[in-house]
Amino acid sequence: MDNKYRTLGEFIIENQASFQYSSGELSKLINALRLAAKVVNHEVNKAGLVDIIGGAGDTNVQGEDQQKLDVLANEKFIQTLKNREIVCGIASEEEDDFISINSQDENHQNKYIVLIDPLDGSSNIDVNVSVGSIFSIYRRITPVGTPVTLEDFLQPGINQVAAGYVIYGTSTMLVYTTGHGVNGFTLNPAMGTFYLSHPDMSFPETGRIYSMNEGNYVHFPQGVKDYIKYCQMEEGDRPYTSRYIGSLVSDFHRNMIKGGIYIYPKSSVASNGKLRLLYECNPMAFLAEQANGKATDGYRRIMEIQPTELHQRVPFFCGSSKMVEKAESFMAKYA
Ligand code: AHM
Ligand code: MG
Repeated sequence: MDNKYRTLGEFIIENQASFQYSSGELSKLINALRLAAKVVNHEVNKAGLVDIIGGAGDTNVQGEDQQKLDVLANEKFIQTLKNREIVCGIASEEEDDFISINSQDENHQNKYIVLIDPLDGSSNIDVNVSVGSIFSIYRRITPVGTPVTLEDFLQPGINQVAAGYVIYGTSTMLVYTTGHGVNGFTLNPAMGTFYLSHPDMSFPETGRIYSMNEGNYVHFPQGVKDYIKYCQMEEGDRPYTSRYIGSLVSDFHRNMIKGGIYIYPKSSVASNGKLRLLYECNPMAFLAEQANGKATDGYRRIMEIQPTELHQRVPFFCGSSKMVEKAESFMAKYA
């Protein structure tokens, strides 16, 4: 079938066969995330109407309290996964601790856990700028049928089975990998169907965009300061263009298509930067590597870092491989 006619549902079924010993469990799980994405998309699209239909803290016509969108997105993802009894555990950026799920069906012993950032960049919602959801899937380490433990969630990123994001932008897209490249699907809102619009997505080897919050310049490590000056220097294809949305999914998505680097470094006020290893950096690193890009903390491959806590933060350098390597060379001077 011609790629452009293929729906996400069809793509999931067709690709199920590529997993050895596949039981269809992962396909069902991705289907559940697809459904949650549509539900959250519907809520995000209404964000501009808060003055008309009520916002966070208000009571709606049904007498229900209106929730903040990030809280709502968190509930929608968790509820969808719980209802479908498709995972044995969930961890979310919005929850203090992981959630253990005991299936009612004793014969169905789920082996996957999901980590989510239900609505990343949510400070952009009030100004109608793109936000995203990020997910990451692992096989549990502890035996099936027993309650999940912290150990199941503290796995290095290289153990990821699948990862992806939903970008709620001018169009809504779901972009994901199961370790066989990266594919992007665009939602046709009239049909409620995702279509394969961006097959085999790939970072250009190098690019001309650098994305970071330069307002924090004075707090940045010297290596990052030097790299910024390098980007701004007039030489060859430089100066580069600075583009920073402040929404990781959106900045990553643009850089993957156009070529670029995203940096959230450590600083003198935040010793590990801001982004979370498990909910943000690992899934984006898996996608980046599957799309011929690179993701490091300035020195080490992100996906090889052994997590020690659920909400751990880590510096993040991610994007076109040549650009990440260049930034790393500046960091190495002060290692
Ligand atoms: P959040 O999880 O609280 O939304 O924070 C993550 C977001 C990223 O999407 C974005 O790249 C970054 O924070 C922006 O941070 P800053 O405003 O410090 O530049
Ligand atoms: Mg986040």
